[in-house]
Amino acid sequence: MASYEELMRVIQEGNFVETQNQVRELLDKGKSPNEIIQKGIIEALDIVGKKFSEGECYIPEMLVSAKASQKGLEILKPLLVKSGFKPKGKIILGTVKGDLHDIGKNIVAMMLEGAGFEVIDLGCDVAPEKFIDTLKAEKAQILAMSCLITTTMISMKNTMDALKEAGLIGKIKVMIGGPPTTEEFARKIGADFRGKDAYEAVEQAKRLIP
Ligand code: B12
Repeated sequence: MASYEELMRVIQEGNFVETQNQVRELLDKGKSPNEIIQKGIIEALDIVGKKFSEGECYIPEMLVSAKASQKGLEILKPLLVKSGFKPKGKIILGTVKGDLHDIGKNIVAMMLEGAGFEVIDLGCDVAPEKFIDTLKAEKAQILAMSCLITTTMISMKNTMDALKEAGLIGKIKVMIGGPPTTEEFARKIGADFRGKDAYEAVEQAKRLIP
């Protein structure tokens, strides 16, 4: 029987097949993709993160749980992302240099696409120059950066410095997110907005590109 508890359990076990089965069954039971992400996938990864901090699990376990989550998200993505629409605006998104965490960023991308924005996802470990080159080439309105490790927050500042040098400050809006970031940090580096989750990313994108 599918439940959020069971989904969380199989993600923690790193069981790809059962993760996909649970997601399908929860959808069949009428649960929304957003709720499955929030109450199943994100919760499970939070528990894995806590166990890692407390030395109860190690990187290989964290990795298989992350992969299982991605398997679940594969099923949910087509349900969140609409096709055949005229994009509301263009957003360049990536996890900053030095940081390989991309699950949260991928959820942000899915939600933004689902809300009608065109998202150019540069992946993870993105250097400031890559962000700048793409912003210029694509004439995007928003730059969205993600980071999960405290020590990679400096890459956000470096990217803001590079934006300044490229004369793009004021021409594009900047959103940042990821657990180590704060509103104060956003203000300090000159970003326009810090969001705590994918919903805030969407709400803010709507405000920044009216
Ligand atoms: C899965 C995971 C991994 C996987 C990543 C796989 C992948 N493809 O992403 C692997 C195993 C590879 C990994 C590696 C490491 N990890 Co790791 N990892 C995690 C874990 C368990 C979950 C992260 C996650 O996906 N969360 C779920 C997503 C959905 O949440 P999220 O990213 O926060 O995103 C949401 C919001 O933040 C927001 N958001 C995110 N981005 C953006 C952007 C914008 C613009 C906006 C508005 C919003 C927004 O919206 C998202 C959706 O709602 C966390 C623990 C945790 N609880 O976070 C540790 C954690 C992040 N990892 C940690 C560490 C230390 C590492 C390693 C350095 C370990 C090591 N010694 O090698 C390496 C780093 C490698 C590198 N250079 O990046 C630490 C970081 C500590 C710190 N603050 O510095 C954590 C917190 C674990 C811990 N408790 O110590 N990790």
